[in-house]
Amino acid sequence: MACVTNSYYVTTPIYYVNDAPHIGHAYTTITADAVARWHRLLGRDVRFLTGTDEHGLKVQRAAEENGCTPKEWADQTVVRFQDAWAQLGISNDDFIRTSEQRHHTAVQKLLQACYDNGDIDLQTYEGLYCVSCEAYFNEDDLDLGNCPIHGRPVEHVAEENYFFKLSRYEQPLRDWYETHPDFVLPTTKRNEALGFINQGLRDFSISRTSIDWGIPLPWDTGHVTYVWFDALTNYITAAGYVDDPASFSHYWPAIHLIGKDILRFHCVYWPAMLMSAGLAPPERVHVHGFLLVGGEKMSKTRLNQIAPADLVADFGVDGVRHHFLHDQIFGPDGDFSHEGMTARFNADLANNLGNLLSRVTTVVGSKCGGVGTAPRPDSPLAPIVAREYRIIAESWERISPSEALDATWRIIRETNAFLEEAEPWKAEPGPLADAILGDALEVLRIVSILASPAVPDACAEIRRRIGLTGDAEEERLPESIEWGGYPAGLLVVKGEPLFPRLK
Ligand code: ME8
Repeated sequence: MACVTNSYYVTTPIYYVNDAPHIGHAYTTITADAVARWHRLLGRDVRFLTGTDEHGLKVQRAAEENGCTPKEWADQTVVRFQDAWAQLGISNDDFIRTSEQRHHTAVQKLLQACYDNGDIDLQTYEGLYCVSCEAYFNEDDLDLGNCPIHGRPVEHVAEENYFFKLSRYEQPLRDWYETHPDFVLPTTKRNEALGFINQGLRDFSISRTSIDWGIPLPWDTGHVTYVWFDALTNYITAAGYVDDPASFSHYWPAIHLIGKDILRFHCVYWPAMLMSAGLAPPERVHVHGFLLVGGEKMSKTRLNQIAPADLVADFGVDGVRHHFLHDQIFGPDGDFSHEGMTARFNADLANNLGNLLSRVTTVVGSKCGGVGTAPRPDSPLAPIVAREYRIIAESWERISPSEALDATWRIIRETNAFLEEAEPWKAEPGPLADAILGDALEVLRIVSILASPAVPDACAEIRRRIGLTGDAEEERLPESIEWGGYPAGLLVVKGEPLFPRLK
């Protein structure tokens, strides 16, 4: 087993099953997948979790509208998420559903720990509730009387609820932020979370009596657990909180990737809940912006949702993954458009990567009889790879896929420029042509490893065409990209264009 510090536990939010997967969900999931793949290349013991959030009023209502029980509804919808992730090559190690027994037990254990610590008590509550957020709002948070996030009317709710004493955690949270300056990234989002804490924290209700689709409180089974308390717990359920202490101490705390809409829950409520139960807060929370379509957030009501499968039909799996990772900078909001996606596909995949592979395999065919040659130890491309690798590694580490891919594509572009200058297609067969092509084959080998977190299928195909056996996933960084690893004598084949240009 790997040593404790070598573990890397990365999560996505668990998605509500009232909705079908759209490209916003795909964006977070693809990013987490690429990050998980990168850390596996580094030899870390990675655990990558995604899943579905299945309890609460929102799901109960969706089920009612569709004439089935909430569990039947969740069983139908979860498959859509699982199929979408399988189609996009998502390499999650586990998929958690909050309706599972293992989660039920974990939520009750966490509740009991907070209760035993004196952090939960019964209060009467009246408030304004947004069912889409599954959250209460104050009058002054509203946007012309509507939910500020969903733009829909809030509902007046009066209930006797159990409350979590969040107010007790104001100072411990401030102290945590102070001693962990990178707890929430980017810094703008850290400031937002701190600003929320500094406004003063109010206790929040963690139970409902108005619905029964949820997990009963262990000490008062007339109440079901508030869906957010339930959902956040998924991250520790899947790490083995209840039944696998060795796994739990190995993997916990996690790195969470989330959209900006759920910052308050992950950066304020969740660390406080964990502190109350005597558990460590998450390692880090990485917050990204929204993908906007025509300048607006996607939503069912606006009918502007785009299904990942529709894009895969036009751009292929790698085309979709590459666009989200390279074009949509992790942090700010980003506008999604087919035009932008097509431009990125043609520039990076068809013109640069596809073209490099096609040139090299063609010329190895005509000048070297289709047998690969070795790179030169003093190739001018070697320092370029070394320089960019440092940027690539550092960028993946801080979850900046766009910068990691900028650097990866600089290697590809500079290799194309090197070939245009050296013109091996005009050279006589012989040592010079062999050397130039050996250098370019070595870059293809290295790129097949460095680009594999983003475009795994293309990288597998590149390796096959240049005669390598074994998947990129089996390679280990940084050793595997030391210059000179491509051996002479492998069979090199020219195939169909890897990424035919799109109109
Ligand atoms: O909030 N752009 O689930 P959810 C980018 N169940 N990302 C987007 C997006 C967009 N337009 N729309 C959604 C929930 N997302 C809770 C989470 S976690 C313990 C419980 C992504 O189905 C983004 O990651 O509404 C956002 O945080 C998440 O989907 C919300 O998914």
